[in-house]
Amino acid sequence: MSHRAELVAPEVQAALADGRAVVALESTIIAHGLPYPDNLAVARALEAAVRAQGAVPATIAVVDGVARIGLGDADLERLAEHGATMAKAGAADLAVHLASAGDAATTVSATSLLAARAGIRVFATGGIGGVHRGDSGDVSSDLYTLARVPIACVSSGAKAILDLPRTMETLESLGVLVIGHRTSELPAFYTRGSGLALEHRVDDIAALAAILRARFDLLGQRGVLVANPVPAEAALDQVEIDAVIAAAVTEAEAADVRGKRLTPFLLARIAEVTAGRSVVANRALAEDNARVAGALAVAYAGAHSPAVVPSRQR
Ligand code: PSU
Ligand code: MN
Repeated sequence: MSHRAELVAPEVQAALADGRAVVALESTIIAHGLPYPDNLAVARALEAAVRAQGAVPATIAVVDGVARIGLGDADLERLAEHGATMAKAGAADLAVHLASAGDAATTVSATSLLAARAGIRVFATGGIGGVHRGDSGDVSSDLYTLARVPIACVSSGAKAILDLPRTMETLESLGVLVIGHRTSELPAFYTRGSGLALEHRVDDIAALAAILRARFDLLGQRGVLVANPVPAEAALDQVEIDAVIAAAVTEAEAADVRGKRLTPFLLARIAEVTAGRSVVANRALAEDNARVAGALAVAYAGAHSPAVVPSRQR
């Protein structure tokens, strides 16, 4: 018998078959982005936030060499407890993990690819990867995968540990549509604004769903980044967090931390220095992104494609 490389959870499969709302969630934020046991609480809270909007959550990870689209609670526990020792898979790495019997947490890039293949068009995370600071040339494959895959990623911008102006330029070059949700600025993950102006803004979820229908169905285009700022009451102080980030980046350089270890190292160091306040903010923003993604998936499921409704007035 051949190895089963992909498994869509029955609840997710049923929702997709009926055209009902589904939201993909990633597993690297759980495995490598947050400390145990907060990460388990966050994994569950993200699923609950999606459900509260009437959508079905599909947390994605590679478990025993199978790409799982939709995890059970025991899987979430395993991911949260053993995540730090688990592989971190980007889209490029997936084939290696599927051909083995191993486990891997999926990043925004791997999750986007697997979700879109399953027919999921809405995805929530904390903050996408991007162009790292300095001149190492480290650019997350998240950006390139979003450019190639038809999915809307609801995210609080790119993580503030990055070079945000360069990240924005790269998204633009790649043709990723960046839309602010109730903001005219790129959010900076732990804080609501980066000073980088966004060309597009929507204040209404139905309008956003219509944009996705035009983007995916009418134009056959790919990734959208929905930039949703951290809730005001959960935002960290910008001057303080900027200093903490700068110090963490310097430490990573001194310790020669590079590649896949860099982002988890920086997030863990920031959590230590802020005595966990960064984790509280990260949870709040990720939960709000899951809530917005849930509402967006519901609106998207109910929105008709302009291409297939010829009588619709435009
Ligand atoms: N959002 C968070 N925390 C995280 C991530 C996103 O709030 O840890 C993860 C995502 O999986 C994203 C990854 O793809 O960080 C970026 O890693 P890298 O910079 O190595 O590409
Ligand atoms: Mn990288």
